[in-house]
Amino acid sequence: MNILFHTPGTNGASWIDALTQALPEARIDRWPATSASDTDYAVVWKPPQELVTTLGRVKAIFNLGAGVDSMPDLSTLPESVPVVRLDDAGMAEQMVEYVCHCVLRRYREFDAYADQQREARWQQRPRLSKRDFVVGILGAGVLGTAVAGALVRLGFPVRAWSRARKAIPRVVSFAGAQELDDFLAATRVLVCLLPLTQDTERLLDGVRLSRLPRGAYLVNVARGALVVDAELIALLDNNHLAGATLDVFRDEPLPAGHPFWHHPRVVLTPHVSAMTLVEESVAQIAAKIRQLEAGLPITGIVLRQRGY
Ligand code: NDP
Ligand code: OXD
Repeated sequence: MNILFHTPGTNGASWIDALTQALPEARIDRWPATSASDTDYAVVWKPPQELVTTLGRVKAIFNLGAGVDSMPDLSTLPESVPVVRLDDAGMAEQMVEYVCHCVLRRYREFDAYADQQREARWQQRPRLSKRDFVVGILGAGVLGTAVAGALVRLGFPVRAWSRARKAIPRVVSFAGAQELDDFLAATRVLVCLLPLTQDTERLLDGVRLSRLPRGAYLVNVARGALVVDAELIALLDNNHLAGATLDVFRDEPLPAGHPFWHHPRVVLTPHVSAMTLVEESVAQIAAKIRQLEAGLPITGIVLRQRGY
């Protein structure tokens, strides 16, 4: 079995070692050192168009991420070739930690206490009611559902928005474009966990974000291009939004000089909310390759026309 590996990063060796251990029967080559034409399976992150175009009789392409928005045009590949994304693979636990931290920091007013400390001011603030602290999650997929469950266990009222209606215990489900305004209207902390697709790019523009109640807070851990940066900044500056935690950006690394870097109401991290873990990801991919080889179905296949 021939496996073609590609990542633009510098950590290729650890991936190839892990793949070699998990699939000792396979020959693993790195693109572009080898040709793509006799590849059985491709394991890739941000592959160039040229790689995808030259894949010949490939049986499946595994994307080293949950989001497939960085895949180039796949139209040269037959529809029958599955493109498979990572399905949790250790990311849900990290996303839960990150988002719960953001929500608790906001709810327990750590930023306000930090301001008070800077002024050497001792002042106990009244406890906020969790009942009023509704967390709204855009995207009720693998990661959104895990985050919703953790927030429910912490006692927050949680609502989630997706294309199809969901039945997640103690989470109010909103579905489709026609229910988005109602979803936003009572959301105190908005957590974005949507894939970036033609339908979701620039979804969070000034109009949509204005539907949130005054004083709402945004956490974007999905993709930067879901947000219209200048319109978010305008809503932070006019106090409609109290703040934002941003882990993802339209251009990464975030360019020097971008207003997010020094905005007093923005907390930012460099795309670390849920890292792709080598061991977990390779174990998942190897298990799926074995299932495909045995003619069994697998999860995580991207519906190309839907874009995720
Ligand atoms: P899933 O595919 O499991 O979930 C996507 C969810 O979004 C689904 O509930 C889907 O609805 C919903 N959705 C998609 N399009 C629409 C739409 N137009 N309207 C309403 N709902 C929509 O993805 P994951 O949970 O695994 O991952 C989500 C995203 O998180 C990834 O695509 C990636 O961009 C991002 N991510 C970021 C990371 C980071 O480190 N910052 C790490 C990992 C992922 P339905 O269920 O009805 O289909
Ligand atoms: C992903 C990511 O999509 O790392 O997995 O952002």
